Amino acid sequence: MFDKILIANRGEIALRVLRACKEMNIATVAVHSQVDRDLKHVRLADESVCIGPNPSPQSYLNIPAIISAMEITDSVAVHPGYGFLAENADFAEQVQKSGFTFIGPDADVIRLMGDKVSAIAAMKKAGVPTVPGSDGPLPANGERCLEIARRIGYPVIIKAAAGGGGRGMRVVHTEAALLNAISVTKSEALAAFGDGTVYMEKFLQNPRHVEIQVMSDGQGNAIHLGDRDCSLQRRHQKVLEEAPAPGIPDEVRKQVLESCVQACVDIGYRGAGTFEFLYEDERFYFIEMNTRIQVEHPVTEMVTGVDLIREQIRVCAGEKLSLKQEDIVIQGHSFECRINAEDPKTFFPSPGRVNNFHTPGGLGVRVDSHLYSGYTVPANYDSMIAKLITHGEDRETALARMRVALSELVVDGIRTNIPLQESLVRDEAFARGGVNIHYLEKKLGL
Ligand code: MV4
Repeated sequence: MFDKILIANRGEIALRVLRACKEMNIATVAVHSQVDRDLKHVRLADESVCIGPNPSPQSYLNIPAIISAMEITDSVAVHPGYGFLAENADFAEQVQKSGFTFIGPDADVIRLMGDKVSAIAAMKKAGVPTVPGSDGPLPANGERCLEIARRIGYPVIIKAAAGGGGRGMRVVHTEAALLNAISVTKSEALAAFGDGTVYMEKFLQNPRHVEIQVMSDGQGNAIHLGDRDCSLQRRHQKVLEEAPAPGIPDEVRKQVLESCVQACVDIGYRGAGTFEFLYEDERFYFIEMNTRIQVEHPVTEMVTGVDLIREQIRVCAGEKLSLKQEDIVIQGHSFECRINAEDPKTFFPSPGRVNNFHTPGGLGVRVDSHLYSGYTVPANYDSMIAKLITHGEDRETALARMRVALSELVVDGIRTNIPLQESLVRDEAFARGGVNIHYLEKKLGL
């Protein structure tokens, strides 16, 4: 096992990784920007290194600074968390070339999944169900693009191969609008990602966002840990997630879960991963794979009892998976509310000093947060300040626990989205389960 891990992240996920390391008797190095010196995990880490000024490009995205910090602290591995450098293939490669271990899959696997065209091709080959589409980059020839769209049927969506997470997409409803939409999406993609490659898919009008958690050791062993429903989102930011996804027929679920496991074996995947699907009319359609641990991993931990960070560290240290598929039993239901430092109506960030932080508790209640009373939320980073997670023997119990937990949560001094979460856990359609990706924005009147 690793002797010392450098945690190349901040906030709640840095604390989550730190706790897993401590439980595994692995020494920890926290790296932080100047404004982040008072972060909770920095205080709790064995060592800490200031890696630069507050803007992320100069600190949390500064590859030479992070690799230097690994060298001066004798770290042997780096955990990237989510965001920042977590899915940066060049970072993974430089870490490896410097003689350290990147806690994630090989750089070429990150690259394969980072290019959505090659990701879809690899998944289709492995038997994962995909969206009807161009099966490759769109050709330069307009007439051929029109033919592809005719075969798929309108509406279609044009997506940037280098995009993902909602960036670089355009829906097209008519043949008359197609060629212009392709050319605009191409130029935007070239400007934003330096790669103008675009592809086409059938546009699904009212899908749910259902994703599948996998863990693989890169030695031929892979398992799934069930699914999550993350349909409640606003502007591609998830707000409230749950596991398992409600109302999926057993046979449909079983098939897609098994296809993801097969895909992990096929691509030699190592570590924690997530297969993102659109789900509509009892069918799954693969859209993207995330090669990192995700924000919402706790709902999977709650229903499986598996410590995903520990397992991720173990397999990336070269150990075999400690679990077999038969060991994974989904027990009960879990919800996660993301608590953000933002205005509940305008969604504008609301950084500042947290005068009082009081967390709920009790059976089936978990809080993943780096906050403490007196902490100042800086304006430089993501506004997520806490994740409130509940578990119960069934969906109703877990949801009732979330209502009580939210009512106990106190974050004084800044504005938060707690009022929005309070209204969501009392929403009747949400309580029935299975609302689609447009539900929240419609409810908000956007
Ligand atoms: C789609 C789609 C409908 N049809 N692809 C947005 C984020 C990116 N991961 C993929 N996205 C979508 N792709 C097809 N063929 C609708 C979306 C989409 C979406 C997906 C998941 C969660 C929220 C979303 C919000 C708007 C659009």
